Amino acid sequence: MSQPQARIKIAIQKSGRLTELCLELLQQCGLKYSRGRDQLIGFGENMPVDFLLVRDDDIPGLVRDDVCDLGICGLNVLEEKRLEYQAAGVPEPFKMLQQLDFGHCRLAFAYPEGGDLKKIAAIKGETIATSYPLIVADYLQRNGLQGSVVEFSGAVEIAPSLGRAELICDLVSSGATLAANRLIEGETVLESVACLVQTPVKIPAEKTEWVNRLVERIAGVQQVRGSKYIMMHAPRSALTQIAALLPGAESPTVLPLDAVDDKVAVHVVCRESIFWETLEQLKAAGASSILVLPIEKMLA
Ligand code: PRT
Ligand code: ZN
Repeated sequence: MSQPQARIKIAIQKSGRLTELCLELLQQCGLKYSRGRDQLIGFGENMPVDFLLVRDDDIPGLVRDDVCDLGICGLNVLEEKRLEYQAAGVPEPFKMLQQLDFGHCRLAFAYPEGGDLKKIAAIKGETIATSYPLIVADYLQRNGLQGSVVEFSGAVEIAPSLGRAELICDLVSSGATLAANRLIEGETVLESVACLVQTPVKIPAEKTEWVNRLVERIAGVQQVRGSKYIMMHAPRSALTQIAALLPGAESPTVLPLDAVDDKVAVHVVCRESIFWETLEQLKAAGASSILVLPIEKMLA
């Protein structure tokens, strides 16, 4: 009798900023899924991959405890949990596999407009409101600063106007929330982004093939986003100049053109966006018939 196939579990955020982006990433990896009636599990239909939809704060624990093989959440959440585990004597709660290209934000101090405190170096025991008490305490300690950290689980930005803190340390992306609360952004404590993590527990042999496949596909999707395939005709003599103009290009493929000696066809994958200015510079260098094409899939 054949063994039932081992299924991989990946933890993603149930409802929040990362949810749609994670589901889109899994779809781009080729996963087709159906959702359970309680909406807490997505069952992979064409791969032995299921996902658990949970609060982002629970993702590091599920990965650390090997309930899930993989997880995606913000570096801010991972770092806070890592410090919590470290204090409990667990040195490596998860393996960091890859930073992803979404969920960008920064954890930064912010000071009330017109207040006396304007930079963290001048802090003398003032109270800092934050949802990331361990990261902030660690920052203060590493920089030899004295502050009292008070944990807020939400609405951190209103703590100063409530008289609960002199400053805050919170996630910022556009800065609109700080501005609306008359707070001025200061020093960044952590640059954050969504990350793919793996359990520290050894993946059993029957799962490794699909874990590796999924991780490789996620890496492939990440590489493709923002990458372009560029084709052009160019004078042979301008090849070095043209290669220097293309950002993040790997060694180009150079092909002869029928019945033309001094010109060649150049094909190249560029790992960064191509702007009109670059195309104009390529043209000025002698390139013609320049085509920029999107790439659908890439396997390194
Ligand atoms: O319910 P659950 O616990 O799962 O969700 P959550 O409310 O804890 O998290 P959620 O959905 O708000 O964010 C998930 C992750 O997205 C975070 O852990 C970060 O890694 C990432 N992220 C990216 C952000 C932001 N940008 C962000 N701007 N998380 C929160 N914010 C908040 C910030 O706290 C502040 O209130 O947005 C506000 C500031 O935004 P701006 O644009 O006004 O600066
Ligand atoms: Zn959360």
